[in-house]
Amino acid sequence: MKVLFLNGPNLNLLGSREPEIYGRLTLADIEAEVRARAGEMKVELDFRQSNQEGELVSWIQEAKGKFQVIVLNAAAYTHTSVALRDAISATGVPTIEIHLSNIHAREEFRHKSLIAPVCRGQICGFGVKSYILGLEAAVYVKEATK
Ligand code: CA2
Repeated sequence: MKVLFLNGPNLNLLGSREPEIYGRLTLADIEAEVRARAGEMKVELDFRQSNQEGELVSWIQEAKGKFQVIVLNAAAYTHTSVALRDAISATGVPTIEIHLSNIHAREEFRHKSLIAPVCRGQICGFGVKSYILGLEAAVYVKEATK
């Protein structure tokens, strides 16, 4: 089974600023934790980050036929991107929305996710564990859609 992890804008800055919200781990640290768990679960991973909305859209489109599930932290594009929502909907690859922070407990503008209605589910508020739970949800979704 192959899972595509996609990370949106500014997540490359993790570990350097706002540790009270996002923790002290870098994105590379998070990737290492996800890879360790994926190894135990015999899941193949691709783990990518982009600051470009169009690049994320292309990666979602290209996932069809290559990956069984996408786990997506769309970062700020969660709240703004009709393009990401349409890409998820168009490709039909089951997608799990994840966030490090609890977006519902933060500023009002973060409460709305434009991608949530086209995702299989949402995991938020557990820091790096949101990524591990996202991986576990990916395996669950693949098993459930056999
Ligand atoms: O909690 C999450 O995972 C978010 O997706 C993170 C996004 C935010 O816009 C979403 O509302 C929730 C922000 C990612 C930017 O991360 C930074 C890391 C260090 C310093 C500044 C930003």
